[in-house]
Amino acid sequence: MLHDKKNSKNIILLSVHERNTIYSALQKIPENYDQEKTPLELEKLAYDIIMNSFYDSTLLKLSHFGKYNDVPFLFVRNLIPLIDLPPTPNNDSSPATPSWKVPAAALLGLLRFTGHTARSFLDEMGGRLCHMVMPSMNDDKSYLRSTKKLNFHTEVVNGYFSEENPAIGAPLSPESFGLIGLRNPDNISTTLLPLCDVLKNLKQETIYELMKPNFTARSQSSFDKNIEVKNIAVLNTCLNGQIGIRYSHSKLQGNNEAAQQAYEELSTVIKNSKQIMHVALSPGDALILNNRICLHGRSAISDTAKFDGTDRWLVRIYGYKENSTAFMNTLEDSRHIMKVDI
Ligand SMILES: O=C(O)CCC(=O)C(=O)O
Ligand SMILES: [Fe+2]
Repeated sequence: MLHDKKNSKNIILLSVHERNTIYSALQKIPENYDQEKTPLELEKLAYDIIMNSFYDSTLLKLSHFGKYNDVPFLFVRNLIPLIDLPPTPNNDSSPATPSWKVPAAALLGLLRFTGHTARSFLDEMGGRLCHMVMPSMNDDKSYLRSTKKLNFHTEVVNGYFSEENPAIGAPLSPESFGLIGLRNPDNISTTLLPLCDVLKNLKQETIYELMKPNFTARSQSSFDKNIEVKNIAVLNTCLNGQIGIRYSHSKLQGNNEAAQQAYEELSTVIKNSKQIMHVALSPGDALILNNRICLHGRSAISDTAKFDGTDRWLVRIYGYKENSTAFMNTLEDSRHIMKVDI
């Protein structure tokens, strides 16, 4: 599905030389840089490594993504080899072994090269930066969340866009996020739906209604507590003049009948969309998504999960534009962890 000419701007196929160079440089990162403790330092190191490893044509695609914000996603195939990977955790924890630092650093570097700096929320998985996306069975809530089919959504639906000029300390929506595949034995796909394919199927009046700040959003289920944000729009004009979306069917609702009706129309268009793309992330593949103009989801993994260390495993990291960091309250001793204060 992805491998046609139309999608060439979405795909980066690295040469063997680029792959070997980035991998050997990432392996030499000193021990004391840790993806959870010093991610901001690590992302700068990884940025320099990418700069020195990739050809100009590859670097151009990466920087275009962050500069023009008009590419819904970038799929980097076979970014790095994965050696000595620990068993897939089955309880939402991060393995203590350092061996997944290389993939985490590669993803941090890619995010940085596309103009994004990594951040996490103190209220989501205790502030962890690298979210483990794998089937987990530590309790009923996490089993359900981690194995169910994920309908199309954007990340942090209750987060403000910087264009909405939020108060300092309000929850912020990442402009992008990255996924890197560590294991995917059953080739389960991440699904992608560019916003332009949704907008063209909506009536002008519906778009107009969705642009009014008449909606309320709640936290996605990976958050440890609910943070409700009121009087926001579903569609917003972003800095570059493009329309951006926040969406998660079950976490957003209209505050009046007209708003709710427009929202239902949007949901119907999304549900019936024919333009869906499927990307099965193999070990070492990375995907960077523009969280304003691309919806994403996933097929169910409840049938294939085995909980024996061989399950599907991805790492997810949120990326923010540098100018969004001005709106953040962060922990003093961990500047990458946002403290929501509203
Ligand atoms: O598992 C996937 O492919 C995507 C997961 C996802 O949407 C998420 O973790 O937010
Ligand atoms: Fe998601």
